[in-house]
Amino acid sequence: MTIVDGYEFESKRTHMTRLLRLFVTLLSLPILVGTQLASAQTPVYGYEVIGRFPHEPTAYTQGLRFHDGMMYEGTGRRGQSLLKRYQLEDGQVALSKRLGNRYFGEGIEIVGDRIYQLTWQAHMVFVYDLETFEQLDTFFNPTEGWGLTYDGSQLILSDGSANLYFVDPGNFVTDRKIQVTLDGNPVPSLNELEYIDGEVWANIWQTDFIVRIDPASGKVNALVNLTGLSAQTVRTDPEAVLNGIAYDVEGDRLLVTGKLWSDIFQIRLVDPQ
Ligand SMILES: [Ca+2]
Repeated sequence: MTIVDGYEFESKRTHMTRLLRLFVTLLSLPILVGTQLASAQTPVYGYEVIGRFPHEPTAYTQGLRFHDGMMYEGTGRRGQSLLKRYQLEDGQVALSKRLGNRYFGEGIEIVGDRIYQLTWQAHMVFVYDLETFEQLDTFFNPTEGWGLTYDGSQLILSDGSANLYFVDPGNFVTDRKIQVTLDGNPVPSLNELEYIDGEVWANIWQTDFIVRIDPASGKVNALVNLTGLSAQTVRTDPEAVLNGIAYDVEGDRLLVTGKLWSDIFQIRLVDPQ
């Protein structure tokens, strides 16, 4: 990729590299996860759907966060990327901000009265006023931007690899990096993130699995197998994969969705067999 005046241009070579990486990921991940599951060293939770809410079917979900009774969502694709605040119950949009056409929006997270939004390959991080979405700040992110969450002191960022970066919200400098492992093997393609009760939960891109990560060691404490959930919503695009975890702390509601899905599901975990 070449950046000219902040614009993102993907060269043919970069595009081929991405396609190759996608192909390898598609081939290896189910095998990796399957092999790991067979070893049974890590508990695998199932799920039960206990609620369903509307999701804008054109929303290419890259960041999902529930805060103070409202849902916040960041979406991707150049020319369509948005930051939105809406009612969970009926999907009614309270506030929406469109990113410049050059940017591919990614993960979002709230720190105090500010909301952060990553871009995929532009190395830009936008910081807005949480109430008005007025842009307050920008930061440089040296990696790709995928998922973003917050542990109460540091932002935690994924970049599509097996790494998580612990970042100072004040200057976006990385303090610490960990590699996420499942039974000793790196787990690539970490995507949307959510910090829940001392663990980092992460979607694994192009799979139906969420991993629950110990943020100190990077070790995967448990898996959540959401196989079958995508079949319960309307999807019309091959890129409409599971992505988006939001935890409503006050209501103790676990909410998940996917890119271009027409539903947000409230789920309850089912204990490992
Ligand atoms: Ca999230």
